Amino acid sequence: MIDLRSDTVTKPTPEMRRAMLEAEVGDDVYGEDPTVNLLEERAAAIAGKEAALFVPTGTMGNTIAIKLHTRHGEEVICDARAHVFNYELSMMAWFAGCVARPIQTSDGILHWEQVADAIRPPDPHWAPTGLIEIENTHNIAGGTVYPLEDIREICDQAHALGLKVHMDGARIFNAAEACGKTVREIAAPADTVMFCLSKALGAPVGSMLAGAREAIDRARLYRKRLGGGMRQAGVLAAAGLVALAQSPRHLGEDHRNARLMARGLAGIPGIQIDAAKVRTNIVIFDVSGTGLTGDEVSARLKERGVLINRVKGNVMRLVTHYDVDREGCELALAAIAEVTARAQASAAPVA
Ligand code: TLP
Repeated sequence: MIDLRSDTVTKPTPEMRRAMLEAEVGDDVYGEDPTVNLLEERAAAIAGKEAALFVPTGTMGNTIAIKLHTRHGEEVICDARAHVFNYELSMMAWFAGCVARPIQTSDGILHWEQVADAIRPPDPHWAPTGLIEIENTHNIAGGTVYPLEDIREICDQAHALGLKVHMDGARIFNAAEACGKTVREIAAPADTVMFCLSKALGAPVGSMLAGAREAIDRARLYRKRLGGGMRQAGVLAAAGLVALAQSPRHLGEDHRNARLMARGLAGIPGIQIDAAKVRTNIVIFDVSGTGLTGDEVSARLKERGVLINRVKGNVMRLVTHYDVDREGCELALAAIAEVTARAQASAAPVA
């Protein structure tokens, strides 16, 4: 199977498995797992923050971050297609008692003027703004990358108003690769950043939440409340350390493969895509013009050994990663071309 449903599907590398086998462990709820402690130190250093916390998932990292920065009854400003708003089972409401104030954007990138417009000061009629959330890279907008100037402007202006900014940097390493900056530079203006070890970096499990020491100390308690206090988690952290050390250098290849897919898709009749926008490992495209629904394309590709999911309607998403090489991408492209060509041939009127 050529599995392009997500970069979450990668299997741990042999180095990761070896590190997991040999990991020194202890009880992390007592703070005694040396491998987790090392991972948290490394992650904090990479993100340029005082401290970091190892959490089982990106969803838990975002959930804790929102709780850290808000009070019940406040609003969280985010892009309308943000993961925190659409794919985290209303955790901002369930755990933090907040509602989203979503902003429509063309590419998932918020600009300060839009954010400023949505900020609500205390008033008897509405909920005050508690937090601004930005997603970098932006998943459903197609792996788009925040320009550093926008991050800085949003954070500087928010801070001047006493508001905090959380960055969902599930794929911040992809952003760093694409814009030629360090993760530290990208995360610096934000108060907290969450990034995933288990997406493009390929670790089997885990994400990091980084921020000020005081915030991360509180985050540790929220993680326990959410049932995320893990014990000998060093076996997982060991793979995370390998992911941090080795995986970022392979991301350029994932991005080249995504661009290859995007250019190939642009040449297939009935598929709509703005190939020039693809800069990282996520490719979003619309199959409406092929005469097939997104689900039909998905099912027919599966019969040919290719897994790609529908996001919404006839819009599909594929994500490149280290378990599918260039040849795999070319095979996937050929399968998409075949499936859509057949549909068009069978729909053509008989002469
Ligand atoms: N994204 C998953 C699905 O949930 C859509 C994927 O396959 O891409 N932030 C962003 C931007 C994400 O893309 C994801 C996962 C998360 C947070 C949550 O991470 P997990 O799955 O570890 O909870």
